[in-house]
Amino acid sequence: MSENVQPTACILCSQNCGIVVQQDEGGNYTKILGDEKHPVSEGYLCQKATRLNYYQKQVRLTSPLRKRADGTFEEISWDVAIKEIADKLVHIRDNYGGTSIAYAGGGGQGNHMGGVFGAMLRAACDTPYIYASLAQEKTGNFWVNGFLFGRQNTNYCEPIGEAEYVMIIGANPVQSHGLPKARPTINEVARNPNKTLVVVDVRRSETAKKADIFMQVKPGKDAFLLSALLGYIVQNGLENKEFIAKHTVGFDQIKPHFEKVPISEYATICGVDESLIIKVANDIVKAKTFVLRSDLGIEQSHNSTLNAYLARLLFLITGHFGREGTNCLHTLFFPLVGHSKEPEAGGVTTQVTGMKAIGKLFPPNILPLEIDTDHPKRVRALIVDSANPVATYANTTAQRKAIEKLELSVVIDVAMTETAQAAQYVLPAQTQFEKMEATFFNLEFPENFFHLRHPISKPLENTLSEPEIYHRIVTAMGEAPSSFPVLAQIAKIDRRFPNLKLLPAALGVATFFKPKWKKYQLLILKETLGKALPYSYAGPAAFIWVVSHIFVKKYEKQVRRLGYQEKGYALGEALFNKVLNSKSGTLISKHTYEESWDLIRHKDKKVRLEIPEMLKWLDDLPTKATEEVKRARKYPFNLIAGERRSYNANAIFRNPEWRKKDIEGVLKINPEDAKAYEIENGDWVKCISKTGAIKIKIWITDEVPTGMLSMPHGYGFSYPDHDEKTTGALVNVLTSTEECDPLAKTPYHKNVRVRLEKVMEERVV
Ligand SMILES: Nc1nc2c(c(=O)[nH]1)N[C@H]1C(S)=C(S)[C@@H](COP(=O)(O)OP(=O)(O)OC[C@H]3O[C@@H](n4cnc5c(=O)[nH]c(N)nc54)[C@H](O)[C@@H]3O)O[C@H]1N2
Ligand SMILES: Nc1nc2c(c(=O)[nH]1)N[C@H]1C(S)=C(S)[C@@H](COP(=O)(O)OP(=O)(O)OC[C@H]3O[C@@H](n4cnc5c(=O)[nH]c(N)nc54)[C@H](O)[C@@H]3O)O[C@H]1N2
Ligand code: SF4
Ligand SMILES: [Mo]
Repeated sequence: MSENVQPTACILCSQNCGIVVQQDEGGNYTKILGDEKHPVSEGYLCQKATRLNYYQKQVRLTSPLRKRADGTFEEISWDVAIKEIADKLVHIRDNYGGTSIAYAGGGGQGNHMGGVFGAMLRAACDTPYIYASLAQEKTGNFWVNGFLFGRQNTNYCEPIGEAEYVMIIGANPVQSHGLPKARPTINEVARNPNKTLVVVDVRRSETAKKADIFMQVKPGKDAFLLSALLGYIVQNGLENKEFIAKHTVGFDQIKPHFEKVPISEYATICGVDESLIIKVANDIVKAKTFVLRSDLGIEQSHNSTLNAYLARLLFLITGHFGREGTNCLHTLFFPLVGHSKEPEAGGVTTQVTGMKAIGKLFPPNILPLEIDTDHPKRVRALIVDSANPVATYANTTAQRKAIEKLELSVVIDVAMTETAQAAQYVLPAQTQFEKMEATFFNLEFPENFFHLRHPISKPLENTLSEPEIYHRIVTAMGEAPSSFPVLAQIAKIDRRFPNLKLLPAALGVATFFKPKWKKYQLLILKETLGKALPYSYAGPAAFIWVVSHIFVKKYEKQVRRLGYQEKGYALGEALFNKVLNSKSGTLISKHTYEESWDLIRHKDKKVRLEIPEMLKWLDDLPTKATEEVKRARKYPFNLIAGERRSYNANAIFRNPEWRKKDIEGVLKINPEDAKAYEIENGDWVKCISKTGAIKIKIWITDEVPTGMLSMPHGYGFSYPDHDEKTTGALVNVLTSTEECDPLAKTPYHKNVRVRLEKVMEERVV
């Protein structure tokens, strides 16, 4: 590889496909190709990755900023910014307690090192509160997994390419990916005469267009469809009795709830033919292998947490789990989320709304309620890293108002975001290509992988990496020193003779004499081991050293299966060195299917099928329809507020010029509805919800049924020399914090009630 062609990964979705980037002298990314050496993506790329130069070369933050009284920003030095932020954090912590400080973000689609080292700052602030985007999509899943498999951070893979029968529900992987090489994989399933692709969607999505069986469900009615499928299976004794007896506990407790599901009635409610439901139920039962993939379509819509439970029961009671070609638990190099106890068992809750943590995360939907109140225990300080709550959390107006009310607000980002504009301090971070980075979205089985990315561009002047920013704040708070000279010397020797374990021993002694340092071990390692590594930028890799040693303790056999000769501690060192030096990523473990059962965290390695709270919810389902009918009169349309398309990528691209098509992010409407409203392609309409209103361009298509509209997220960000005509509309102006799942508080972004008004003069010819 020549000097100006370097490997890294795409940072635009959780797949993080390996890429190789060619640059010109100005550091522009002139050519981006798939990296064939990446162990999972193997050269695959979608259209978005080739435009990454618009991320790297966007208008950046170039200095720490402090807001003046008149609302404008002034540039300040790093030293002043760090000192002022640290002093304010200490003041707020010491006067109101750590619970008055919260943290939001910690990583987008490609950067989780910030969140990892952010833990050091959270420890210094003494706060348990992390608000994160995962808690506006996946926490219902985590909560259910906690019961079924024993821990909220157990996770299963969805190997749709391996199965004979595939159901994709509430996901559109042809656009959103979410699985390796999504497009060729789905095309193969769709074309293979021995395989069946079932898609459950409200809209004829790009994936639905490829389906053998398309179940067009009514918006937010998946719980009825899923319980009808389960009801049919249970009522006809079609469950896999052998599997249930061998691998599960609690079937007798769930059975009566499904015995009474009124299948025809539920078929009518969800809008799918009863005969089709029966066919699919029979097909799943008979299939040799079945995989289910789900995503936002059932997470960000009505009955979100219940949907998560029912979807899992569908593959569990039919025995399609823990075998090749089925959903299967997998290893996690480092679990992205934790496990939270229920409040009754002593789990942490928030001060104002009393919300529990799930997977140690708190939901963005309650954040404004925790801040914008006179409650004495309200959140008074917020640190935001790699997230844009004003734009990407529900209700832009409420989020902005809350952030403006804070006593201290700090945003760490690469660009001047909507949230940065609302904050008091803005700190310029290095991009994901200017520092060592990694994601922990490594969700594969039987072989799992990890990709520690090396920087490929020189950091922009006056920017810092997040680990460095956190270290400086923690130091300025008086919590830990900025350097550890003795340990740093020992680390250098330790790298020459790693198996003597000199550094772990020295760390043990140091923390014995300075117990306070225990919380900050990652910072110590970053400054000592990190600086003894052969790359000048490798400080954060010290964390991977810890992870490697923990991982081999759990999975020694599965790591050695990859060909390592070492054992025990030496194996941890070998894995670490391999990860550190594999610039295109490397495999980390290889399981057998039989061993996947060991990943269940219940002692007896059996799945617990019964979740009483979910069964009660299931029993109560039929009573829910009336309120919705009332709302529908004032707001006749169901808006999908956040469709994944060819040219959106969350809030990562701010420069709208990156888009090759769908420049304004159109609102899709059915031809009949368009006719009734006398609107034509290219017209602009006002789209109004109970929370706010946006202007948006119309696209007429029968891909959406009547009564439904669909718009993308990832548009509407302010950018120099652009106005709303080229940036598109900000979706969360329309969404509300109250419209969310009662248990996990995940927003109903797929079920936003809106009405339309025509904006005559705006017609585009
Ligand atoms: N191009 C692109 N890809 C992305 C992203 C991006 O911004 N752009 N973001 C990434 C991220 S962070 C995520 S979380 C994933 C999300 O990926 P997906 O969840 O696959 O994407 P969505 O388009 O949000 O929604 C999936 C489907 O749900 C359908 N749907 C809407 N309402 C309902 C309903 O009530 N029931 C059912 N069954 N289906 C419904 C929609 O029509 C849509 O086809 O995408 C990732 N990939
Ligand atoms: N209405 C509606 N809202 C949605 C969705 C929807 O479908 N509909 N989808 C939701 C989903 S699933 C998700 S995952 C979220 C995503 O939304 P967010 O969690 O807010 O995250 P991202 O879009 O990944 O990026 C946020 C910020 O990270 C910054 N950034 C990029 N690189 C770096 C870096 O190296 N360091 C730092 N410090 N910052 C960096 C970017 O400039 C950007 O401002 O949006 C959610 N919001
Ligand atoms: S699938 Fe995701 S990670 Fe891969 S190239 Fe496309 S956007 Fe990037
Ligand atoms: Mo997401």
